[in-house]
Amino acid sequence: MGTANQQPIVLFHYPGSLWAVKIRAYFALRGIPYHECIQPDVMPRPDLAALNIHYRRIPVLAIGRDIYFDTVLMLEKLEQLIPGNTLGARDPTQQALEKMLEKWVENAVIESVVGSLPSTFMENEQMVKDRRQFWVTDISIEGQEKRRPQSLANMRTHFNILEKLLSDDRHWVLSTDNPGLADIHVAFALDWIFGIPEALPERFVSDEFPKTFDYLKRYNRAIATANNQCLKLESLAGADAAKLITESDFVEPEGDVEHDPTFLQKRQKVALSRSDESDSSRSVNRDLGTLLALTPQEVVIATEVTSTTPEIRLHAPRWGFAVESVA
Ligand SMILES: N[C@@H](CCC(=O)N[C@@H](CS)C(=O)NCC(=O)O)C(=O)O
Repeated sequence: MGTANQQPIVLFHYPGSLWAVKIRAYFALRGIPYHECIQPDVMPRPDLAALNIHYRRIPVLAIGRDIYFDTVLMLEKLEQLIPGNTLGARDPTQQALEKMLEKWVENAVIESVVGSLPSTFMENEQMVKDRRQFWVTDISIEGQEKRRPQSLANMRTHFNILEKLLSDDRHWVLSTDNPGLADIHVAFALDWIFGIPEALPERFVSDEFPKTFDYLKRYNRAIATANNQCLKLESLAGADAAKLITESDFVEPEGDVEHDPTFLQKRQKVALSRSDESDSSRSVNRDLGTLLALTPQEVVIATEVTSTTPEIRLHAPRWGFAVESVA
């Protein structure tokens, strides 16, 4: 086993991905160098398929031969595995608040952010066809026009909360001297929607929520500066990324299956899928492998890339994913 500091980091993403923006902001603020492997913004994604990965969301992160799904787990792992200038809170109360902010954004704010996109976004027929495969909401120009007013109203509710939080003139949400993990959780999606022309009505935020507006400008500047200073590694073609990953070491021990409400056992054959996708999507975009670890936080399975390549390990957060026994 190697340490995360010594093993290559590869981020599979595409430039317009909102969630990739989040993880890239984290890398930039910490100055962690990583390789990118740029993916198409619609399926299929042959580079991931070549690694026998069927999870269809972006980003996907490899640290050595360990592969992580979902930014929730990626950020937790980067905090644990790469010590030094970590960005997360140290105090348990602040850590709990940080997690609550992450969940607030995931479960409330993101829906309003996506719902605020101009309906012209739905003119991209290829994207619409692709996303219909797993989205549960109506994805069409008419559907977007219908939900946009309510989403903008909801955005106002979210901004109202932030404006209160920032009312004591703190620079960062947990009153730190520099932007921390909590700021990435809170600001990444709002910063992203600010950058999309005609998403938010003009002066919507600056007039009604001046402290939030200043905060988001501060966040944008901090990330831009960090991005400029960050060491850029070579962008990899899929075959090179796969070679680098499969020739690397694992960065974590294989872990244990703890007593679990599912009663799944170590080395059982399982299927891993997101629980927020449609049944048809979950039947295709699922990964089959051998269960190695199951804890309240995480599920880890071992999968084969090819019969002659060493196995890789897929890690997913427990929350938001289903792990089921397969014959
Ligand atoms: N909660 C996930 C969300 C990932 C996600 O939904 N990503 C979008 C792109 S921003 C996606 O994969 N969309 C479908 C696709 O690109 O195929 C995470 O934190 O990684």
